[in-house]
Amino acid sequence: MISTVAVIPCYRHDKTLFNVIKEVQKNVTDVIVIDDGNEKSVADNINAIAKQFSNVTVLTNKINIGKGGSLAKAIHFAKEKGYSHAIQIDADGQHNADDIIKLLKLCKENPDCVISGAPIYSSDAPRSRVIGRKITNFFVHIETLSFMIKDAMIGFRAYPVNITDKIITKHNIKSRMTFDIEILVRLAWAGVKTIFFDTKIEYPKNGISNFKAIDQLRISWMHTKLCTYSFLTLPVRIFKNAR
Ligand SMILES: Nc1nc2c(ncn2[C@@H]2O[C@H](COP(=O)(O)OP(=O)(O)OP(=O)(O)O)[C@@H](O)[C@H]2O)c(=O)[nH]1
Ligand SMILES: [Mg+2]
Repeated sequence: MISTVAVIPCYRHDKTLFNVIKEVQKNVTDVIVIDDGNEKSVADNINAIAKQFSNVTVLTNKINIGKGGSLAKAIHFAKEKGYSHAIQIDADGQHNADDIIKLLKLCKENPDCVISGAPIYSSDAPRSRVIGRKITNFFVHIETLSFMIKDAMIGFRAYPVNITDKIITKHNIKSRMTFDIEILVRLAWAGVKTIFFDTKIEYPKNGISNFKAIDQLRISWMHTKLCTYSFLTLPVRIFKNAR
């Protein structure tokens, strides 16, 4: 038996949040929204939206700590509350919440694995983001010495809560937009498999993106660290796997 809670990090995405919660709750009743140091009017909207539903908890950060820190906090909260799985989905409506049905099926069949969307882009997806993902996925294949991780950037996944919280705490993974990548690589190193399902990603007109050029730099720096760590710890991991 699995017990699930949806976690939705929200920064400046109050306009799309209502619909995302509505769609999510068709399949997952309990929801955590992280209001991450939003300006007052956005925070007020988030709280007003949450009140229109049952079973929605808002965790508030007084200042903006970023997507990674917010997700780390929500996953820890989910663990304290006794949920077995946290289902991460974006607040901007880019993910197809109907695919939670596919995700839950895989989750029930593979409760010890991460279940992740493998993105199918519409033609209006920005080229820079599509290429950036390909580069990241290339480095992730080197870091994990495998092709298991088809996509390391999508924020539509189910995490087994206990092991994920343990790895976050052990490696202090609270970085901003690099969280999605680093957690998947470190879970793979810890022996946790990721299973993928295909899912469409929308880029709605007038959509708000918090992804900035500096995030690309942060991602490059993170790959430098992970590749170095991967190289240095390779003998230990080969030995462990052999045992
Ligand atoms: N809590 C928190 N959430 C954030 C922050 N930045 C982004 N998010 C959330 O993280 C999710 C993804 O953010 P987006 O800005 O859409 O970034 P993205 O999807 O990687 O980039 P695009 O493909 O350009 O949309 C959304 O749910 C945001 O509200 C942040 O600083 N704090
Ligand atoms: Mg987005």
